[in-house]
Amino acid sequence: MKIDSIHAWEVLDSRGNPTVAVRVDLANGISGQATVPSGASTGTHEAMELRDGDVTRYAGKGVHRAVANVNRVLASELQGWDVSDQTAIDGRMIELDGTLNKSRLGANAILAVSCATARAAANSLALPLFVHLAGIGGKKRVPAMPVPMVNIISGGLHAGHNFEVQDFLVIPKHSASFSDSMEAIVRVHQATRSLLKERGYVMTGVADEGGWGPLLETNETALAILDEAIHRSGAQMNIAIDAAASHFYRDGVYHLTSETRLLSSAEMIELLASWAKRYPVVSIEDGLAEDDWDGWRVLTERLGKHLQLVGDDLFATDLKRLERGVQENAGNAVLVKMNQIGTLSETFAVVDHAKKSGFQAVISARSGETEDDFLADLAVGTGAGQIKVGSITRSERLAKYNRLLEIEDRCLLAISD
Ligand code: 2PG
Ligand code: MG
Repeated sequence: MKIDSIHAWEVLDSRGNPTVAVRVDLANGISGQATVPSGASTGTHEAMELRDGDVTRYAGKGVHRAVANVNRVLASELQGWDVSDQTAIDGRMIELDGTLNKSRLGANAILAVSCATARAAANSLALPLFVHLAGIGGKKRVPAMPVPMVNIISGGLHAGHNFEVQDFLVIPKHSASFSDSMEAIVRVHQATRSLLKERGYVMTGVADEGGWGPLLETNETALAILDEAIHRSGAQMNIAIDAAASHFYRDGVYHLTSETRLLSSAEMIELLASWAKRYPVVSIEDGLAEDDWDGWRVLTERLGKHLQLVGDDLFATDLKRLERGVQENAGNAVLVKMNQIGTLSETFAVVDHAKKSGFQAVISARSGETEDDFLADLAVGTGAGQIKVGSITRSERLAKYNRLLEIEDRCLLAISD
């Protein structure tokens, strides 16, 4: 089915920042829409989000230039193209942009078109989005429900730097079903709130991803509280950490400012190892900074046999950086964020390469999201196995969880092993 027209406009994300929305209309009258998310703890190797820089609007964060690039450049170029040929459409947009980091047209402009194209194609074929996505690039991926990795306590850039580690999350130990997992996770979330209140901690409201953002004396306190909350709730949960360490790494040193400590790479690894020894930690994301490759190799050697070590800023959903990680034994899992790379096809290339290389893949939202639930179908369609969307409050998060609950209910899909 042919693309008839493409239209973009500016909307707002969950932090009240502008982002790009796109609708693709097909010649048969069917259409598809998508909006793109935006990060706060962005890595330096990510594709570029094009912002206007006009300080009279949204403090320079407007996206009129990205919107114009869709309406003036991409729309006319892609008119008449076969909407189901995602590879060709993404390839043409990459070619038209012509830069390594999508800085000419903007990764936000390109990704919005890429995702709206997939939605329009799925709608036109009357297929659930995840079924269409599973076949992108001519592949036959096996759709599966993901295991949720859910934020409970936030620090770092998502919670006013109360302490440095960005996310303390839970992962169900036994994933009987997605819906049972969510029920148990909500219990942990509530138990954490009760504990924080009982201990007299100052609650600073919910953080950017809907987790609790308390003022705690140390990073480890968050681990201890989460561990206790898990026991109190009776839920069968393990713990995951996203240290987002690039954001407290300066001049070769990790700055735990809240604890008035400076750690070398080796000391940071020891700290993570000691946490993993004393708490039920099964996954550590960005335990070290995005270019600390030597440190990542040591970390993987030391902890990689027993723990999932996820590269977020390290790999930036970039196939070349992931290939380097696989070759150099740096990390053993990749965080997958579509807007770090800017097209659906390149996102799939990363997930497919991870699977082929024995790496795990975690499909992830950004801290700035919209009500778009595309990510839920992406997690199921890639068969990636895990999803990280934030906490269980704030509707931009719930949109994804609720879509996953719908998919599980309607399609009777099981969680992958
Ligand atoms: C991360 C993400 C999502 P941001 O670091 O994994 O939690 O945060 O979107 O701010 O980069
Ligand atoms: Mg991260």
